[in-house]
Amino acid sequence: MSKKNTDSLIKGRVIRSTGSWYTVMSADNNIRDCRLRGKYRLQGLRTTNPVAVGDLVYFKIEPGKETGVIEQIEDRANVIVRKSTNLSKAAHIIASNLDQALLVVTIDQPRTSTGFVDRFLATTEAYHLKSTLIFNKIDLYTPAQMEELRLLKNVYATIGYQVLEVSAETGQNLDQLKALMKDKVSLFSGHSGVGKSALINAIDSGLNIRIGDISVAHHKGKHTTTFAEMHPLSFGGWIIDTPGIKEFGLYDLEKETLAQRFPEMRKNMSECRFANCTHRSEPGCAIKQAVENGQIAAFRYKNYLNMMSDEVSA
Ligand SMILES: Nc1nc2c(ncn2[C@@H]2O[C@H](COP(=O)(O)OP(=O)(O)OP(=O)(O)O)[C@@H](O)[C@H]2O)c(=O)[nH]1
Ligand SMILES: [Mg+2]
Ligand SMILES: [Zn+2]
Repeated sequence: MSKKNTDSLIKGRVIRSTGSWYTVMSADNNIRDCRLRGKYRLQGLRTTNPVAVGDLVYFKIEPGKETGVIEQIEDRANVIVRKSTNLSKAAHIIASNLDQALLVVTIDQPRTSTGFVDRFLATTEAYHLKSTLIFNKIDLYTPAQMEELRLLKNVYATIGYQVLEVSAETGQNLDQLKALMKDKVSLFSGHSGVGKSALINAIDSGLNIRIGDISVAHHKGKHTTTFAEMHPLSFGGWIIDTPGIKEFGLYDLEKETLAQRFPEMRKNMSECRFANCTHRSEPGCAIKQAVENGQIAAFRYKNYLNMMSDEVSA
């Protein structure tokens, strides 16, 4: 959209988006439903949602009405985008203008695969967004599952990701989560049922977000949160609660640069014999060597190969 004079417009932040209506909070904490002016296209991105939660927008109040019309979107500091569905090429902007992404992960009820985790992390690496893994539901795990968590935690911490283990149920380690979130704009992402909404309620008792059950038969969540929504935190900062994602479809990641989205590969790849090594079957590959030596976790490498073979756009 062409830049317009914004003098007569009100500035606000999109805190909720339900499709055609956006809830916008202005600096004086007024909340107003806004729609988007006419047809709106964004350069470069083919998105299913032209306006996302976190966007800073300029709007005017419709004559004789309570509602507003968004006239302009401020340039985004960053976005996190995924493919809207696996079959589609269109992008879905999950949120914008973030300080960090918190990926909520569970070993059980539901189980989060490392394939999902690594797709998410590769995406946030591509957008230069800091990610932390929040292992939730530690009150539920068997000793064997706690051991699995310990191994995963060790791998991700060694790569350089911060990892917390928490329980929304018992409150364990929530002080650490709170400290991480204070005065920041944080995105909560993860499968349905991992406890994103429950964690937000547990760290800020003023918020009363609806939480869902876990299906007894499938140990999966029931997609209780249906729209991304941004909540102000009483202790400072903002949290964006999002609907659970089944699969994290990669958008905008290229095969040539995928290895750079894996910090532990980024570190080693200059030592591959070929400068254009894809780390699959080339001789003299430093990455394969590091996997054999145990310096790179085999599951991370396997997830890299999977991403190279199917999901990544060529
Ligand atoms: N035992 C245990 N249960 C938890 C914990 N955190 C959340 N739950 C339960 O897990 C279920 C799902 O929690 P939600 O907060 O609705 O999950 P969500 O990630 O927001 O799910 P969607 O909104 O569907 O994406 C609820 O029954 C919660 O009570 C935890 O730390 N321990
Ligand atoms: Mg939820
Ligand atoms: Zn290589």
